[in-house]
Amino acid sequence: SNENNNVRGALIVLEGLDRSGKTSQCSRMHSYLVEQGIPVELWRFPDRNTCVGQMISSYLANKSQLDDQTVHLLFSANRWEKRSLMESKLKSGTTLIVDRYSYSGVAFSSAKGLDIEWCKAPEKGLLAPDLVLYLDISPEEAAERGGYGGERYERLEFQRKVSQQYRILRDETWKIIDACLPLEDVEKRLRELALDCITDCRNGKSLSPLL
Ligand code: NYM
Repeated sequence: SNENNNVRGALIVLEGLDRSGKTSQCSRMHSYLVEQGIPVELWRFPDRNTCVGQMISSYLANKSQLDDQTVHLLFSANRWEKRSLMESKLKSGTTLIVDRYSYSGVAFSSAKGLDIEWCKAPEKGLLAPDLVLYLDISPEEAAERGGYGGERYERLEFQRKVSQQYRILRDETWKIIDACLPLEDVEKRLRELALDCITDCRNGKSLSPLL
């Protein structure tokens, strides 16, 4: 059961460009941790199931128009509306594997030309990830993988800008994984990093806010 009075779960975020392999790796990591008997849930942002998420989804599908600031704040609100559930899950011992988080919010919006500090502001006070796993791939290689859907942002020229913004956001807490290695190698590396992080959290690493 997920009831556990002493240990908390880890907040593990996967980030990267579109087509970097995040979604497959998140689901592989989730299955692996379930097999290991670790209480874990797979989350993603945007969470398209909420009312805010539906507004975002229709914007991404080009079915609605919103200005850049508005959609930025909706993406942020979509994380805020899940914050308390996120905290209670973590405190009750459940590890969360999260496909995209605040870094996507800041990288994609600032790639459109919005001021990066303005973009970061509404993220302050959300829970800080214990681990950020960045699946590193060049925009060109990602585009060669094909399968860009028809959503907004899924164009090489724009992904180049997003990639530059991610570079600015990187800090020493990120783990950069070469996303062009064979899938199984990427998976193995991600597992090792995730298990270490889960151990640190069990051993008392504290939960903190994003600054
Ligand atoms: N995206 C995602 C943002 O622009 N801001 C955000 O805060 C988040 C979480 O939404 N191209 C963008 C990145 C993606 C798009 O994400 C949809 P996905 O992972 O393809 O569902």
